[in-house]
Amino acid sequence: MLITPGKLLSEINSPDDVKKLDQTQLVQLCEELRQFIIDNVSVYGGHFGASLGVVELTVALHYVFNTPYDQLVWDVGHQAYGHKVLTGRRDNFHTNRLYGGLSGFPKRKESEFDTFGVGHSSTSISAALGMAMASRYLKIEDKQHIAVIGDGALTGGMAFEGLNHAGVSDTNILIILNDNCMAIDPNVGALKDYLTDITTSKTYNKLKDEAWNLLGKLSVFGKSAQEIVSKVESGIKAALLSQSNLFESLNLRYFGPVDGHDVNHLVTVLSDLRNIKGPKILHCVTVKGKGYGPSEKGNATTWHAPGTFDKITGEIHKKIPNTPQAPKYQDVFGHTLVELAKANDKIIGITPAMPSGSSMNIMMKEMPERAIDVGIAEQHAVTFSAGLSTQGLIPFCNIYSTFMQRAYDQVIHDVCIQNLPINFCLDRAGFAGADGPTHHGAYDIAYFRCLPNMIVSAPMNESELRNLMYTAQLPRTEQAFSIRYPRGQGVLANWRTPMEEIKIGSGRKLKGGGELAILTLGHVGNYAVEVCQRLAKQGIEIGHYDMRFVKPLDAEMLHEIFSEYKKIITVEDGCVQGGFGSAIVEFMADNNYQAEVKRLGIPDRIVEHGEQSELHKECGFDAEGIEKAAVEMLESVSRI
Ligand SMILES: Cc1ncc(C[n+]2csc(CCOP(=O)(O)OP(=O)(O)O)c2C)c(N)n1
Repeated sequence: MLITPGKLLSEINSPDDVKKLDQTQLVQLCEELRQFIIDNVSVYGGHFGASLGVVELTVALHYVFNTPYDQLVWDVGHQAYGHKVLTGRRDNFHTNRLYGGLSGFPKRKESEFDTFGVGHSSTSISAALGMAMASRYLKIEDKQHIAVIGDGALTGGMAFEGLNHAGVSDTNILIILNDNCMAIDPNVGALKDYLTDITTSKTYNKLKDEAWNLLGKLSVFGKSAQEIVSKVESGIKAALLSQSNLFESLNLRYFGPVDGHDVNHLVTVLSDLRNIKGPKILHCVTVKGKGYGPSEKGNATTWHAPGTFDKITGEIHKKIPNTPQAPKYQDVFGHTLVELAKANDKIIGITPAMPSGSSMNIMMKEMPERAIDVGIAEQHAVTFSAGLSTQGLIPFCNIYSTFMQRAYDQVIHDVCIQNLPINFCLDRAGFAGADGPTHHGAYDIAYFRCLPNMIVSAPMNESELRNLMYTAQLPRTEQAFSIRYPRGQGVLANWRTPMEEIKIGSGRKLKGGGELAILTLGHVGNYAVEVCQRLAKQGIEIGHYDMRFVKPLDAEMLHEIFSEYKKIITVEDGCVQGGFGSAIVEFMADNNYQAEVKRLGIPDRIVEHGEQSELHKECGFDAEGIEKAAVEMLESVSRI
């Protein structure tokens, strides 16, 4: 279904068309853009509140700056829907996040206006600074480089690394801080308090007003802006001695706070800032979900990515689950952690800015002193957990597989080398779905199984997740324990099973017989169960083993398997290079077995976005794909 844009928006095919508008029309364009986003997301789903919050900023940026010559970098990119619509993708926007459709994030190969591919947070300052440095090196003086970063993304360490560098860079970079006090959940930490202080401080705002009065003259003075700015700055600096400004201390010119919903004021301010050379930051205060009643006044976390909804009533449509009643893995994690923590007072939960996404919020609500949100700071989350562990506590550090990539050195240097008994729960392992390649949890099996002092496991269902978590919290003096599970539902309606210890490194034989065995790791084992049933109906028996651990492997079970079978299929929702299947092949080689092994999993290429089931199918490891591979292998004459 094509969504009809408003009258002005229907004429906007590129930012050049935005520039053709009279400034007095921008308010209406904002209204139409906002409505278009509401209309689309209510029908097709996707991120919502963040894009509504930057409608005015988006319009003002494309009105003032010469994009794509001027480089505009969005941090995370979940807020860039308005940008996509204004930059030639309006008529395709209904395919946003769908298989084969537009990406939900800026992506270089999708548009020249998407200057930098994003999805993970806190990269925009570094990327824009790199671009700005390149321009300086190439002696291009008129190009602007703009990073738009949220207050949540600013809590990520990399953003500070970028600020630290930008402050001494003498480049033409403008950092726009989009401050709405929210990450996905309410933003946390001292920086958030600081930003609130600076936004509400009377002294500061008095100063700021004086500064803006002076700055207001910039537009009139045009190129002599520099002079006025230095006057403003000396005034501010003197006064700031009594109230320091974090950004000014880092040698960035700080402007604001300004109302991020006043498009005309934004146009004036941005036009002025365009004439001021050097690294600078504009602090915009916005409201997440702005302009749509339910999201503006309701729960911003719910409206971050609400799924489809009735735009008139604001009622969010309930998803019809594949397996009735089976809970999401994340909820099993959340409830089980509370259950375990009630019985074991050493357990602490840690999440880097994903309380709702990981369901750590269940523990935060029930045991607020035992669960900690550290902000978008995966590296810190890991080393902080390591610190807790040295004092005898039992951290359950829950990080999405894709975001754990950020903390790899911390896992090696702070956890594995010191052999600390930390527990990592890797949510969204495997294909993430509509978020696409920046969010697929494709690599964790490969990147964890090569680390000494690391146990790597994956449950096939909710009951196994509970048992693995139970096992992980039993007294242990060494070795990190990682448990990976996918986005979405498990398979058991009756999931609150009594918990029992699983022997570390033990697999489960689900079915024997036949000439071929399927070895699976994790939830994808359920596809193999289906395949065994389908083939049994055709009178074909095959074996199926749920290995549970990729490290340590169940050597005893593998000796049995390789003695019995000469045809083996491995299945994993992870990269085939270096993953679970590779571990099985290594075992085979190390023990001088010979068998035909077909490894199914995520191939060595970037897999785009789509439903998880669509991507499993594309990569040949849904039930049909596994069945096809099994039949082909069974029909082929064994070369062994
Ligand atoms: C490294 C990393 N960790 C976690 C996330 C998940 N995530 C996506 S958006 C978001 C909140 C971003 O907050 P902010 O930058 O303030 O933008 P807002 O949504 O408030 O506009 C988080 C935590 C991510 N994208 N990248």
